Amino acid sequence: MNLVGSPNWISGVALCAGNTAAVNRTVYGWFPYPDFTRTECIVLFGHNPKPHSWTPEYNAIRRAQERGARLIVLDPRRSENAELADIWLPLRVGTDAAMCFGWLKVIMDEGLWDRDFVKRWTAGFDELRARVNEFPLDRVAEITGVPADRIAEAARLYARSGPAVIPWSPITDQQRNSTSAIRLQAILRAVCGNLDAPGGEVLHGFHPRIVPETDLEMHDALPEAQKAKQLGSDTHPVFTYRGAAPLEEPTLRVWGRRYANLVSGCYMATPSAVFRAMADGEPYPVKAFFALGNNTLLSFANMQLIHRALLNQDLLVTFEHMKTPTAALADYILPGDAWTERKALADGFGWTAICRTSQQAVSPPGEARSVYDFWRGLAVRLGLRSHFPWETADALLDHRVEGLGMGFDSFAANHAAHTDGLKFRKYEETGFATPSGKVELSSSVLAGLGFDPLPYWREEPPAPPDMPLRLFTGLREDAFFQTGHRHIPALRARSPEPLLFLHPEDAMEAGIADGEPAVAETAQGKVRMKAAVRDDMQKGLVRIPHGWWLPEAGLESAWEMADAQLCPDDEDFLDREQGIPHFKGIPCRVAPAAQGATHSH
Ligand SMILES: Nc1nc2c(c(=O)[nH]1)N[C@H]1C(S)=C(S)[C@@H](COP(=O)(O)OP(=O)(O)OC[C@H]3O[C@@H](n4cnc5c(=O)[nH]c(N)nc54)[C@H](O)[C@@H]3O)O[C@H]1N2
Ligand SMILES: Nc1nc2c(c(=O)[nH]1)N[C@H]1C(S)=C(S)[C@@H](COP(=O)(O)OP(=O)(O)OC[C@H]3O[C@@H](n4cnc5c(=O)[nH]c(N)nc54)[C@H](O)[C@@H]3O)O[C@H]1N2
Ligand SMILES: [Mo]
Repeated sequence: MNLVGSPNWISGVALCAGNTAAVNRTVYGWFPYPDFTRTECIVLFGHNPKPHSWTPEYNAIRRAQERGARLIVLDPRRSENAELADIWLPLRVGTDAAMCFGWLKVIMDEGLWDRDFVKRWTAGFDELRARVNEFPLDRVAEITGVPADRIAEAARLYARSGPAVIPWSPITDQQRNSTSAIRLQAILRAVCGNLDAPGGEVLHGFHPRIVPETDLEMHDALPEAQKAKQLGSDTHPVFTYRGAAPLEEPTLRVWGRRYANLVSGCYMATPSAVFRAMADGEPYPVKAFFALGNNTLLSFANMQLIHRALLNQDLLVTFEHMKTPTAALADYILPGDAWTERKALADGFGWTAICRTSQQAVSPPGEARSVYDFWRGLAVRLGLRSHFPWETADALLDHRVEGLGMGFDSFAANHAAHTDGLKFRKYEETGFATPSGKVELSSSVLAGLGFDPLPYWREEPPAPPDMPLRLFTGLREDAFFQTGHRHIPALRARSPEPLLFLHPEDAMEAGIADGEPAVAETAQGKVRMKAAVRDDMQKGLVRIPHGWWLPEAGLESAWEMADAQLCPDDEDFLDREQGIPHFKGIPCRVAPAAQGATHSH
């Protein structure tokens, strides 16, 4: 895309870690990774690792707890991790940023911050402190629904435990106040002295001897004039080229490269803006769309808009395993290979300096090809062969590990994971990769883009009076990954259909019985699924699982049960700086569904 001149690459990582990485860079120049092995305290903002979800992280947390580390869980629902926590804060859905202000208020009022680090290495502490003072605990208790003394207890535990970690969470990636929530988490790490410290959170940088994906992406090749046309960068710039431009020089200074595409999320167009251009031709038309291992129709907000956008293309190609609802709309479905069928080198999505390897177990069946073959084949036909000197994906892997003095196969045979000795507190030699070289508690990058340089809290706009409940989408199913795998009988047997979760009192008020079909409706759309009445739910909260469709019924079934049609993407429901949608607390109502009747759009 950089070689043909298109800046309009989008990805699911706009809602999942890619955007966290981009926002973290504005604060201290990289996205840190927790040192679970030495930490004394773990804070989970919703994020709920389980034996069948984030298994390595689940194991790391349990091992840390066994050696005495404390666990704080913030979750409106009594989740698996909430049950295992030292402190569980059942906050109102979507109020994580306000909760962070409460923690900072306690930390500042009680002098629990790391004075030496703050003095030497941060910029904007006094301005931040003035903002934090706008959040006395009774205000935070009012917004979050959690009593002030519980908030204070959790803040003290975080600040006093010794090194503490706030692992990445997709939950704060998907809120109206997402940029502020992510920045406040970053600020908590910094002011409590947890940054780049043993048992804290480490700024990895690049693996010194392995070619990172960022280099292969050729961001230099895309002319500035094309970067300027990146959709959404005028209104919601944080993870676009425009948003990351002020970090180019600092990134070169500290990390040795101008571009650092952490979690592939730092140079994206804004998805909603791209779908609008595709559907309506504004501000300019987009006429061809390639979906590579992405079930686009179901994987962003406003499925109705995405549907129009996809139908309005002259060319729609999917690179897939399955005839997904997205593929069902495509002109071509190209068969992609699978992870067991290819070799792989993974650096935590560009996030870490730990490189993991994976070997090929079986050959791809039929015409299935690697995505590298697809891109290179296209490039050769476009006259761009010289930029793809590696004839095969394997040759490219050999090139990436050349610096280690061996080919990929021998590297993978000897190393499941490889790192060149991570160091702590590297900033003492290099400073941070921000324009000031410090941790920017008040952000020069955001100020330059015309935003509030300090984190802030944006209230929910007035909800329609007939929408008294709040729903969240996104909860993961043990049996499936995201929108996939419903075609596998053994997995479907564990989880045959989607369930709409709600609290017993809300069910009673709406006249919904456990196990009976129900409808959840927002201003954007509605879904129909079986009700699951559970007392682990908060009163007033509805939980809709992500990504359901039935492969045996195809696209039509997505219009009955896919969560993306419930999620609006108008400005009230978009984070200002990133333009990502609010999935955590959408006003809704629920009702029993007429038996047998199915919903159609
Ligand atoms: N088996 C399996 N594993 C997976 C996946 C899968 O599809 N299947 N998907 C993978 C992917 S891509 C991701 S992103 C992760 C996601 O996995 P997690 O990070 O665990 O996210 P969720 O399961 O969506 O929700 C976690 C918790 O957030 C709580 N929550 C909801 N709204 C809020 C809120 O506003 N604030 C707070 N503090 N908490 C809230 C929910 O009650 C829930 O308990 O899982 C990964 N692992
Ligand atoms: N409405 C809504 N939108 C969301 C979310 C939500 O909760 N609600 N969650 C967000 C999150 S956290 C994430 S991570 C994203 C994920 O969004 P997506 O990237 O769309 O993830 P999947 O739904 O897993 O779809 C991946 C597709 O790739 C195919 N596939 C799998 N492996 C391969 C492969 O090796 N090669 C090829 N060629 N294809 C493959 C699968 O068949 C599947 O159809 O969605 C985000 N969007
Ligand atoms: Mo995700």
